[in-house]
Amino acid sequence: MKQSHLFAPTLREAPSDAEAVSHQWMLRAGFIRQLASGIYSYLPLGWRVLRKVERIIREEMDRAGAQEMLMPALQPSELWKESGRYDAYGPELIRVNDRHAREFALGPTHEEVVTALIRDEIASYRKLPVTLYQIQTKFRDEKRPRYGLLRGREFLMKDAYSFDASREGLDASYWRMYEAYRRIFQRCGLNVRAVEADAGAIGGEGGTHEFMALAEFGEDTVVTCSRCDYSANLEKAEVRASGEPVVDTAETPAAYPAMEKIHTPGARTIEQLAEMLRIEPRDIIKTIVVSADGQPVAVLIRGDHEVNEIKVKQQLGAAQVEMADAETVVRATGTPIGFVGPVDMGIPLLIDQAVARMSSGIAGANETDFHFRNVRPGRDFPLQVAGDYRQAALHDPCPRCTEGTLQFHRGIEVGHVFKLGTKYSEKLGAVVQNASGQAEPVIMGCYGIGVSRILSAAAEQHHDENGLIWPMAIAPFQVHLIVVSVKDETQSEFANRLYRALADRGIEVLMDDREERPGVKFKDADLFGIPLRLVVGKHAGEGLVEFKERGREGKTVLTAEEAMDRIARFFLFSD
Ligand code: 9G3
Repeated sequence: MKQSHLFAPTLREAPSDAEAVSHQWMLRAGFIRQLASGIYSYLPLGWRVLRKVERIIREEMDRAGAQEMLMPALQPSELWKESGRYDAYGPELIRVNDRHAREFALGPTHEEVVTALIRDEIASYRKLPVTLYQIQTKFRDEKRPRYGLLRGREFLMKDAYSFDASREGLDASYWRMYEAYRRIFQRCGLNVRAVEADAGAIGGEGGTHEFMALAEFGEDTVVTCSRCDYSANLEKAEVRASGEPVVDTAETPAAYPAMEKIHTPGARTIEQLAEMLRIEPRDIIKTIVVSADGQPVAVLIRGDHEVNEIKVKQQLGAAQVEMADAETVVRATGTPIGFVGPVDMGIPLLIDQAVARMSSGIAGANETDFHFRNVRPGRDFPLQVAGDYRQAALHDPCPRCTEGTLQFHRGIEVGHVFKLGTKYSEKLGAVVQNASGQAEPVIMGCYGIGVSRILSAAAEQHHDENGLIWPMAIAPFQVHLIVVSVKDETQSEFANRLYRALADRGIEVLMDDREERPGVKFKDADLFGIPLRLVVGKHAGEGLVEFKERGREGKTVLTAEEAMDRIARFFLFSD
């Protein structure tokens, strides 16, 4: 294509509200433009990248035996009432009414729609397994859309759904999708880690992995081991219990002095308490009150650790767990936050295993401005539900191997695969006759890729201080052919010859034929991030052209033939 023809409005500066690097470059390079908060147009260059990502996804989904289809974005709210999710989602679920005042949801995902389809169309196990997928626009009214395409309110997702008659079948479908995901991200040039994850709101029967593109603007925290290949979303990362609980009922009272109340005026936080008593946070028993489906529960966490609400939620089997606010704490314990403690605590207690292993500690005395010292777990409060309720911390020992320690990374979730089990098929009555004639709910898996998010993840992972550097397989063009001065007949003639030679080989070339100063052309070329560059300049008379790879130092002066060979090498075994 001729750049004098291309619609790609570049910007000298990124708007101040663009924080993520990928967002800045994609705006400045004219790949996307915002229509409204979290809602974007893909301009021609952005759209070319998006279509290449889609092509890779389709090839790998088809290779994995999934069948592409397309479901509507408008979903009757009855389906969401049938699945019981209608009320589970508040303002995030966009609802509209049609001309007959019937309510519809703008689809944020399609479990209900696809399960209803299978319910109505498949009645025998002989017709299974089936895996269906679509690439389609999703709507989620995010509270805080940000970082451009990373967290949008209207975005492109590939969502697939597998239907099996047995758990073994689901396993096979799951791992086939898992492997297809690894190939997709690898072909897109993304550095991605598959991590154990929490099933979150989708529920299902366990078994879920997230695919995380490591990047500084990632909203998720990925935990990896320095030695083995253990990796997990921080929400899910396990903590290895070190040592044994200290409870020994035969202990002599003298061994551990009795509790004593101490006056700690105004010491509401761990830091203030540690400061006042000149002790370490690890010597403090932090009592956190959460509200689990509205019920107050106290969680004991060592002072230098953080509570993991997802783990608390899993243990309690609650649908909703959040930190109790100040008046809930007072109402539940009679004490203000900061002075709540586990001794004679009137609400259920969860004790993190690290607290169960403290020989003694400081804890709230359930009285304003007072704490207890020498509080002994198991003696002064029961250890009945000791478990793993804390967030894994940096350098914790790896829960899987014995030598490694945990490292933290920021990650962008670009894929998520789930074993759903029968959660939706039971709710919606998608059953099949099994071999012995009984009706059984089909066993499902669901598999998502953030297609538009991949653009941002790739831009986050591939850029430098001058602009984007697209991986060849998803680049908007493959070769950027720059004519230094189009007025110079020799240069233009030579450049056109190269342009035709490349196009004849099926190579996607963008020729900068604009009447612009060279500096402007090179700056724009750096912005666009097309991986290979040919510059036709003053050596055109000798039939020489300058070759350069975006993102690498150095240029080489070549004849036209050498340049063609050099470029052809990039496409021998590529996408
Ligand atoms: C909603 C809204 C937002 C949502 C959901 C439902 C996330 C919802 C989880 C999933 C699970 C999988 C198929 C593809 C892969 C992910 N946000 N999820 O279910 F109503 Cl407003 O979407 N779905």
